Amino acid sequence: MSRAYVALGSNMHSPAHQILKAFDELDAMPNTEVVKRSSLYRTAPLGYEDQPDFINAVVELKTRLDPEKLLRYLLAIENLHGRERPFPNAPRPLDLDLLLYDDLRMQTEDLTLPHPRMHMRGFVLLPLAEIAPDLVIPEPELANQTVAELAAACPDQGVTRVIP
Ligand code: PH2
Ligand code: MG
Ligand code: MG
Repeated sequence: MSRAYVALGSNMHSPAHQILKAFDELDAMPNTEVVKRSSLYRTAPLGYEDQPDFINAVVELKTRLDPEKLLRYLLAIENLHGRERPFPNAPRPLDLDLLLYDDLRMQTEDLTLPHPRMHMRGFVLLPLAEIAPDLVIPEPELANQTVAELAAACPDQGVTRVIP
């Protein structure tokens, strides 16, 4: 079994509903189980800012799917939610980003692990610190800092936990 972390994001068509539905769909992937899920977080858009706030969350998976297969399932679930890509960082009903897969480091046309921007994004670090505070991202430049340390050092990017 491998352990993977996936970031979820939505800012269209009832974002909280999209994320809760995706939790179940991730758990229903073959040979895969969601073992931890973070709270939902309301987050200000980063990058392209002229769009609604997001709901973001993170899950930990146990899986026997290899990274490329897992990625294909993630894209299929995004498509089930009506994902379109009119321009980079456009509003979306569902985005599923593979953050980490065991301690794997890899780069192909479709997939870079660890996710190259995860360590500077509050909307990833805060939910990840909730479910995996002691995790260390296998990236030498991050000098073995834990996710909790990276989250604490991250500038305020307008991320607040949604109390259900
Ligand atoms: N995703 C992006 C770019 N900016 N900002 C927030 N708050 N949440 C996201 O999920 C997000 C973003 C690219 O996928
Ligand atoms: Mg993304
Ligand atoms: Mg994506």
